[in-house]
Amino acid sequence: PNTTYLKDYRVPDYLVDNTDLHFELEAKVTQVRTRLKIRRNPKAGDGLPPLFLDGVDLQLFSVTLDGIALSSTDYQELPQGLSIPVEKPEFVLEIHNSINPEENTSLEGLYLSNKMYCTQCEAEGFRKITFYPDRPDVMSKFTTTIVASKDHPVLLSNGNEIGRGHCEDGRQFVTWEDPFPKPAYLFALVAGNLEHVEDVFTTARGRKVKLQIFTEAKNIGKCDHAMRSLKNAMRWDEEVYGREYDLDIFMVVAVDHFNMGAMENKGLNIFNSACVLASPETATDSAFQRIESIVGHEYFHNWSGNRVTCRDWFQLSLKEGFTVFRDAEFSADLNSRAVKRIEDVTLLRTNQFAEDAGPMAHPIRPDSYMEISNFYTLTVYEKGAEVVRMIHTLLGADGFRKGSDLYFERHDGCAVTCEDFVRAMEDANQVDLTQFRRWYSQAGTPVLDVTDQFDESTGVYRLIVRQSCPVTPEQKDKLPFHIPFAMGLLDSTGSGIALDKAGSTQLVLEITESEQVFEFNGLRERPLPSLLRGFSAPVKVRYDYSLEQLLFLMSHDSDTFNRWDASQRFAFKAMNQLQSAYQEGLSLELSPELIVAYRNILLNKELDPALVAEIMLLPSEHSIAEESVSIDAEAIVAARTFARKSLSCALIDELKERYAELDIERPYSPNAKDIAERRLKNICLEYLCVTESADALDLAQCQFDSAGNMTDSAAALSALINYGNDQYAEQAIHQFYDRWKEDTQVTELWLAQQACSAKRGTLNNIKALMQHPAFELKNPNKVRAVIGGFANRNFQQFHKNDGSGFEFVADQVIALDKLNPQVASRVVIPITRWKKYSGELAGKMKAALLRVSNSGELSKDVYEVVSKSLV
Ligand code: B3K
Ligand code: ZN
Repeated sequence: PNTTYLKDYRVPDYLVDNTDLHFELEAKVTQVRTRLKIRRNPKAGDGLPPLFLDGVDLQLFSVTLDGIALSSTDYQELPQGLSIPVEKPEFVLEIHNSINPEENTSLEGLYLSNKMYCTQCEAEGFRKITFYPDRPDVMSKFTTTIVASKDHPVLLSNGNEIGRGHCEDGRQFVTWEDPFPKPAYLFALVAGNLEHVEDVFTTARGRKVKLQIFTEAKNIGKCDHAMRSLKNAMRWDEEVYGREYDLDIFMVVAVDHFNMGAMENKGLNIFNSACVLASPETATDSAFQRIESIVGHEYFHNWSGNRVTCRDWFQLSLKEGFTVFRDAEFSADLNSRAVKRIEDVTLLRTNQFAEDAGPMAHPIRPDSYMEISNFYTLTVYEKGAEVVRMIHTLLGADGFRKGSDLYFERHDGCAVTCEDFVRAMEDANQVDLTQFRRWYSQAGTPVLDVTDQFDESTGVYRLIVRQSCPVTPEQKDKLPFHIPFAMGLLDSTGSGIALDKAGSTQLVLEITESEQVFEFNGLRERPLPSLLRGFSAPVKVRYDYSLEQLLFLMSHDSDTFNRWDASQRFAFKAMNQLQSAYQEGLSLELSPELIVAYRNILLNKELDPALVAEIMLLPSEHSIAEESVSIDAEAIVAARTFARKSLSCALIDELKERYAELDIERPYSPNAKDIAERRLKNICLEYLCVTESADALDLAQCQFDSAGNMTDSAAALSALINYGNDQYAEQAIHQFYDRWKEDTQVTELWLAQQACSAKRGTLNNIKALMQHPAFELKNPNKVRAVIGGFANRNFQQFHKNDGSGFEFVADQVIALDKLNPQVASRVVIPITRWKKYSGELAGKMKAALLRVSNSGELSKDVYEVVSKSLV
């Protein structure tokens, strides 16, 4: 496969002013007729080069130029598209081709999900629909006519409906017109037997927007939460960014077969059912929160992505980093800000840091790719959002808003670059972000090594900060980053020390050099530093805190995030000790200080239960692995299992007490307070069950039998699956399935819980699950639940010493690659990080990867990931 380089970017040779599409939908042969009004791009230079149109898996019938049919010798049909010699700077091109939605298992282009037609065009799926200059800097006004038989009564596309009627043969048609020019990746079409819920949103200027959510009839009762979230998002974007919605209608469609979460097509968002449908009986709290944030995310793209789009796919983080930042702030404003931050940072630290340290590491604006689908990564999304957040921190909320106003005003209707975003921020604030731009071009997670000195005689305290960044593929030497470093100093009573004349107890230091010293004067005693408050930059901070100091920060830091972070550092230390003891064959003992600290936290009723819950959850196996220089999977499992057992035995009474206190009946509501209380309650339940005592398991059984919402029911099921008697586990699994087998979302959860279970998710059980009627290899959600659950969330079984987990994943990658390359190329990731493993696991993992590599012809997607990780 070829590599595409950012440095090779050229403006398009031709522009398309109008795109008229005409579809006749049939499962096996869908006819597509396209009429394009094309003109030479004045910015592309002189002459009239041949017109190139991308096209993949298309059956071509005819090409007409200005009404004259071309013969097949007048153009060239190449594997990747059509090349047509051109003699005039402006012309109308008509193309007739067909496609086969039924056979399309890649879920890119036009495909069928259950009985419903739908599309996914980002990044390069439109070329699987018709021949077209499929690149985001070609923006065109689209009109779309859909013809279908009566069993697909709902026919949708972007923009406004401008016509409908019946054909003589009994079929019907609907025509849509989108007044906003857009790149082809934002095109969408849906056809099916769907119902919808409807609402109205009145914009700040008083315009009425019709809101519709479409789904199969059986799910119509599961749309309320998404509708509420949509209205909240529309209001929030007006209030925080001054952005009003621009069409008279906004539609959302739920689809069962979808490669990712959702897609921001103009006026017609298409969602993975799991990211839009919810009811208290069937969806957990985290599903409710996920839906709110994804509905917000896709809605926010209407400005950050659609009105202002990307020039090329290297600029993906321009829309994704910015939009993730926007959705994170939306969720923080509507729920608990601290908990949202803790969750996001945990994801970044465990998974993005691992990506940044692995074979596919890339800057948030990559320099090259073989397959762009492989770059929809945590780096582009989550680290990209952190980079935008740092700009926000450096400029302050008002400065950032000035910058975003200028960005939207300057570039409305255009396809632009990350550079344009940064320049708008600079110009609106008269600041210089030259050095800051390195965040866009350098990969890897920077490390800050912090030491300090206190001179008692002068009262001067110095913080010495050294920054470095590990080598990543193709980037050896890195230049220093510009890092906003939020910090405070605590005195011995735990109060914040004034750090400037204005009396602020928190400063944002700007780190720009590889080594920098910051001085604080007039201190009476040696202070305790609280570093990188709120995780003000996506970096690792090393500072040698003692256990005592960490405990002090846990109870006194004014920054909630850092209180939690201190608990994490504390737990990491304890877990490292256990790991070493295990490796040396010594007997294990959990640090008594940790037990005391956790008891205090568990009993502290002043603390937000959400924070207590986050602290009680020890760092996951994956985050311990990410912190390790060389991963010893067995030792990690042993250490963490032991720590959890010790905590649960030591705190049994306290756990029971808190469980009982939080176990109150109330009508379900997914608000921050109730979610936090349910979460803490269910964490207590799980710890109690770790002891496998009969009382604890009775509690779980009782909760399982009587739960009034899916959060409690799923937590109880998980406890029964993972602890205690196999027979009860078996019974619960069956009972749950019987109750919910008609519900796709609950069934997915049921599959995932088994696949993720250290106890139940053995390889044999996973293989059996894949034979279960609830499983479907062609459905990405089921693959993510079972295969993804096993490889990404079942640390113990996946890392079995015999390498069987890796071999299994290799087999699945090989099978999936023939059906759905995008999904296959995600499934392979866990076996690409073999270099980080110690002992025999590294070799076994590499062997599995080699087997994939040698298994015959691979998709570009899998080829890129596999070849890069074998280098
Ligand atoms: N923009 C889409 C992602 C498309 C992924 C294509 N492989 C969803 C989102 O980020 O909002
Ligand atoms: Zn997005």
